Amino acid sequence: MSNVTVIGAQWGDEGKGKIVDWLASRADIVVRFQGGHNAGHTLVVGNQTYKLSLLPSGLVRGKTGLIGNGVVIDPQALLAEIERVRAQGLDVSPASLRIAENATLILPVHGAIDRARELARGERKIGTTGRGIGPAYEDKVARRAIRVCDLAEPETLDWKLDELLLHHNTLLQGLGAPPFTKQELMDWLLDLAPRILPFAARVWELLDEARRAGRRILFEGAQAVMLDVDHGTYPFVTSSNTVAANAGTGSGVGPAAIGFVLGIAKAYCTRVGAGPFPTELFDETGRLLGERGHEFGTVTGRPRRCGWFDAVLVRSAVRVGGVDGLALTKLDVLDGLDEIRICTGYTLDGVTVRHLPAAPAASLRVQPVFETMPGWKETTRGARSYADLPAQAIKYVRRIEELVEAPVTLLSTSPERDDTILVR
Ligand code: 2SA
Ligand code: MG
Repeated sequence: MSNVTVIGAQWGDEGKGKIVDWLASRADIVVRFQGGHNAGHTLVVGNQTYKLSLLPSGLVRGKTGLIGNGVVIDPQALLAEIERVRAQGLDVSPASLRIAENATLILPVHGAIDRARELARGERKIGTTGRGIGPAYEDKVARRAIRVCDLAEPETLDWKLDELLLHHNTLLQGLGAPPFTKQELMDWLLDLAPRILPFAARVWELLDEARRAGRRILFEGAQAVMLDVDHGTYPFVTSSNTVAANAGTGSGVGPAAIGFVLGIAKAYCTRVGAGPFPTELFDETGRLLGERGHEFGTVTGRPRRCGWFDAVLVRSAVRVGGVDGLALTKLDVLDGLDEIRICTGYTLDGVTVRHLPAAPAASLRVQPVFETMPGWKETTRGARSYADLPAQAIKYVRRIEELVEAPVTLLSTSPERDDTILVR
């Protein structure tokens, strides 16, 4: 196996954690390249369930985990997560986990701004995870971020905090939220520094050395293409690039290292947070999908919105995300349905369109065009070979391949890592 990059092909929660875990057994190094602890990856291994947010999923497989420069790191959340998985018996130490010295830190002030801004937006809120992801990325681009390497230089923290608070306290005041003092943030950072710095490394260099030594690298995306800050349903997106191309920028390797791009898609569709969702169901079937699929946010516990598979959306994700093959997950959630619908196109004010409009009002106005297929009565849960699947389920998978113009290379039939079918 060459290098593989895994990205979400819908709005997140496609089951990337499980697929990354499955692929990690065939890789040497697993790398996160964007997002932060807004991600939520659930891994079921035997009778243990791991809920990871910031840690690369490969750690569960005993692989080296790297957190790239493109990730925004809340140091307190990172340490808490390390403690949590250590209590479950995982080995997480600077021998198994390295974090990029040039990665941006999330500070308490970022979470405060994230939440205060969402509150101020009222009806128009984005539905962020409230973890400070957006404000931290804003600081990075605005060149005032505090980075992992700064933790070793109190004198740098000193002037950076001045600059940061000049900006943020003004903003917090405008939002009617309490300001932060420089001293409280300095104390917070200096307290965490000695526990974070041992993990700091030149991740770009580790990756280059690994590449030269022929080691196999797995890039683990978080969120999904439709939440990409450029290509997603802006402004209802996260603040990073979630497409495969960012695996290079977000970890410090060239584009050739990205390898095979595996897009993960659910056999239906969900979204947590606000924004357009053309195939959303508000009826009994929608509730059934949510119930059977346990569709609640891993990080925030929010119920996810559920709907039919949207082939228009996934086809766009395949094209813009650079997807070579798809992993289709949660097929078993559709077991027993009389009929299943797939969205094959939209109409916008009576005119047929083949993609979701970029303009927000138009994107909310599109009407899905559905194709209906008969369902299957048998269970697909736990199937481990293509031959075990009901004929109608195979037809459904084939139809998805045709519509999204990409092959389904993996099928996942339960949260268990062994319940995975390698199609081709
Ligand atoms: P943010 O916090 O700034 O990244 O939020 C912006 C939008 O991105 C969405 N978003 C997500 N969507 C699905 N899953 C995510 N991770 C968690 C999970 C979410 C949870 O795996 O379940 O627990 O609620 C994730 N992270 C960000 C978010 O809903 C906003 O629409
Ligand atoms: Mg998730």
